[in-house]
Amino acid sequence: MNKLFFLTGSIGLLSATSSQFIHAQTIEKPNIILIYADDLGYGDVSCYSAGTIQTPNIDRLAGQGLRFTNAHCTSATSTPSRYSLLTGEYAWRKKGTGILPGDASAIIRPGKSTIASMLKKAGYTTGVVGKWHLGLGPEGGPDWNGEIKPGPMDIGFDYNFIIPATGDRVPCVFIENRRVANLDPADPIEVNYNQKVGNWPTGKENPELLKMHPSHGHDMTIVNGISRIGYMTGGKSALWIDEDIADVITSKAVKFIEENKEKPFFLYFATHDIHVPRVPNNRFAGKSGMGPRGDVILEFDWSVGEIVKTIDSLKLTRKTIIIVTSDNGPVVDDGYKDQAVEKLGSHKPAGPLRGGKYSAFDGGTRVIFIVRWDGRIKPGTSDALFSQVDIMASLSSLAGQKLTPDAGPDSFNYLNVLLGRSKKGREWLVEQGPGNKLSIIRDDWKYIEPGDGPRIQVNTNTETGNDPMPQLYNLKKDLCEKNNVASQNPVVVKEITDLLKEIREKGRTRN
Ligand code: NG6
Ligand code: CA
Repeated sequence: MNKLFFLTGSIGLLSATSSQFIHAQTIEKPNIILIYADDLGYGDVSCYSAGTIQTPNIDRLAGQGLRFTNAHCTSATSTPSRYSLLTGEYAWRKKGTGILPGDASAIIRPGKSTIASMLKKAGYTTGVVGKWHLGLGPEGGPDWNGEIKPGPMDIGFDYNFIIPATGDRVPCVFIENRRVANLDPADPIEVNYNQKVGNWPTGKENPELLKMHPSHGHDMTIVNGISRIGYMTGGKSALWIDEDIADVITSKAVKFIEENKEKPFFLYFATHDIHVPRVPNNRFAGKSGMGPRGDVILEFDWSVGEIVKTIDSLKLTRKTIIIVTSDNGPVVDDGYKDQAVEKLGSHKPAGPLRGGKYSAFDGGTRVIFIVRWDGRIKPGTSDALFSQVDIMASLSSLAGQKLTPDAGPDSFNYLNVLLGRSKKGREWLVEQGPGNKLSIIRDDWKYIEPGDGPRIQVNTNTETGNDPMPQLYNLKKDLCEKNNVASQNPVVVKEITDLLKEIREKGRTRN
């Protein structure tokens, strides 16, 4: 029965008032796999830059599909990018969507439409495996020893196997559906982000116990020889082993695919790689010549390869659309002494772009974006302007599931761009840099709001893009955002600031 009306033709010529010419053509509803890397830079994979690292699996996928050069996440950090990705709403519209601690309550509340709830309505079986970082549980945070609710299952996911926040934040345990996996009830978990709980050593008190030392922050409870952000105790049988995280979550993702191969499924596979702490499995340790940061890029590439291999060997190649992208740009020193700086050599994590994670410059938000759908997407590259906030509306079109008026308030249907049938992408998009400071890309222009704050984030050595003056760059001539031409182009600045004001004040952009 898995049939739907497939939309072709011109979609979204004007982002806010898109007209759609629909040619109905019946095809099978494809499986959808969204692979979301963490902190992977535009220049970190070999099909985007002739750098030091080789990523054969990602390159092969790009060769079989469409490689976007002008695709963007919505924010230069994880939580807001993930919020926008799943809800189709810019995160800066909602308070409390900055980088969350590991004991935060759920920020996407039951009742809010997500890609998962929309696809579930369309008949998909939905799963999330990997990094969550969108909070769990009610106000006050989750009950780690009981039922964890609300969580992914309350916003549309049938299945979840997740890292609650990040690899560097406690608790260092996986959650499967509503419970901490492998928890011994006789050894309950306690988590605190303000003060020490229990008597486990911390990086601050017992640095001699560490196998990886912090460079900044990350000096609280030691788990598996690595000190983290936050304090925890208990739950020994449930603790993850960092060296095995990629193996564990990849095998859960593969299992989800195998178990659901008969009917359409949606898998959101959000890897821990290449976030800190960068602890590669032995198979990858030392293999990149660039230290752990390079090694976990190889590990990420392996994970992508395993997913693709599973799809291809189950003969689902033509029935499955696979997207690979990242939540934000790259950072070299993100808080551990892992030789990333020393061994970087000539590798450029952000490729030709300026800035990186935490930055208003494009290195923070222009990301790799690859889509493969054998038989439906013609291999090639696309320079169309594309935003991850549009994945929701585009997939709803693909699944033949109309978005309700309240769903995806900033998400537009660019299915034709996603599938390479149109090169006419967005006319503009909004990006969130440090804090709530916004940037807009409109046509060739990039405008960055004036803002206080340091120009360089000292610990990570990132150029933040903060400037008390408005910044305007012509990305076509100046991709590296070096030449601020705001004062020479007052009309453009006025048009863009007016547009930004309207986008902010209207509370939504999709009509
Ligand atoms: C920062 C952490 C950094 C990383 C980041 C979140 C410190 C000093 N730095 O606060 O290591 O965890 O938060 O990264 O604690 S993200 O990709 O999940 O947004
Ligand atoms: Ca991230």
